[in-house]
Amino acid sequence: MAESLRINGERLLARIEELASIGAIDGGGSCRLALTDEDRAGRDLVVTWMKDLGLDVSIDSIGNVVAVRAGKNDGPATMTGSHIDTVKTGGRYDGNLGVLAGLEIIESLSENNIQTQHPVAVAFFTDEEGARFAPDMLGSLVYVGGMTLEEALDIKGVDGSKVGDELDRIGYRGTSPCPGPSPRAFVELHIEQGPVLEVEGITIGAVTGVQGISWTELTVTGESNHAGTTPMALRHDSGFAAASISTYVRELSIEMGGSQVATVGRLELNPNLVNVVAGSAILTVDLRNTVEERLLEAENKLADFLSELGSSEGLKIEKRQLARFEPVEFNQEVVSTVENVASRMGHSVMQLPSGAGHDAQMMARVCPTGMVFVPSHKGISHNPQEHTDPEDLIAGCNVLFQTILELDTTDFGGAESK
Ligand code: HGY
Ligand code: MN
Ligand code: MN
Repeated sequence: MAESLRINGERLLARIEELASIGAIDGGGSCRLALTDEDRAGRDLVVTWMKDLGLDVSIDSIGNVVAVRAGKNDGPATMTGSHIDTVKTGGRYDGNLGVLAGLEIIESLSENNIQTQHPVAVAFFTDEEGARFAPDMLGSLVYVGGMTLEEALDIKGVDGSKVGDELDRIGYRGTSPCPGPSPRAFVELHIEQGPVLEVEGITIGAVTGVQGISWTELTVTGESNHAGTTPMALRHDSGFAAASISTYVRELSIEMGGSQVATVGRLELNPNLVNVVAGSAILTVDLRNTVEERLLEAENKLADFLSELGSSEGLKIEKRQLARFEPVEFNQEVVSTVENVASRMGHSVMQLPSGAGHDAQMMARVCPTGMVFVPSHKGISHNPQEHTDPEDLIAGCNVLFQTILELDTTDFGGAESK
């Protein structure tokens, strides 16, 4: 009976649409930067849905929200979830799909009067994107004890605001303690945000792990000067330096090959005027690789380039690490369960690593963890054009559903009762 259970696809799609309408932007996406009024509105809507389902909803000290449906036994839950904060040019599926799929699965369990052995939980974590407050995956990092609450509350955002103040302002600094209780297993549904599944014509991704991430903020200080009168040899041009760094990291990635990727995503020149040699520049470098040694190599090569650039151009270049997470391998039993469930349901499935960071990357520190991917059209994400076909959204949610049911009776060792 349980194997034939399926979700209510229309209800899932309707909730995705409703949540997407909060912070809606042109092109069909959403802007709900972490801890903004739009994020609060999104949180309020999802918490209302959680309470309407009669779940036990808790909010912790960094604003993570966990909703639990009781099982036959007490104890650690089989948890799913993701995030509902977005980047400024967000799509409607990044993060949101994983949270609303968890909600839909719980509602389907109740509709079918299914009692699971263990509690089932759905969570949304604070500030997964890291676009306003770095690092990314901030809420789940604190949840698993990877950063102290005090340190997290003290983080200053790109707009000068502080995490703790903004949490208070939107009324989501909860009382549940951090680190939070470790679930017995965690599995997250997410769009791939890359081109692989679509190119391969595959519906489901059984995600093997997440690549390493290195975010650095660079402050370049030169000398603002007249753009017309200053001889080229006398310029200390921060604008030139920023452009050189952006070009360098691209060339470095192409030269290194493999999974190495890099970009300069944020760049502010000062005074940012047509006829003034830029006196200073603030920019960010995002480096990623599936192999830790290669990511370190990229970081070291960038460091050498920066010191050479600083001395040849007479610039001061200061670095601030915004995020640094090593690559993570997911639990093989969870990965195989996703793969077997997908095949049994008749879906094409393949194993692949994740290029994007996810809350699962943090949860893997404390429990057996895995992810389910569904295709992203043309691999586009962090863009309102982000799209996944409705049948793939529903397929992914049903694979997550059956995976959760299978994990419910999986003995991960330890003192678990059957
Ligand atoms: O940056 C990331 O990979 C994620 O979207 N936070
Ligand atoms: Mn995401
Ligand atoms: Mn994202």
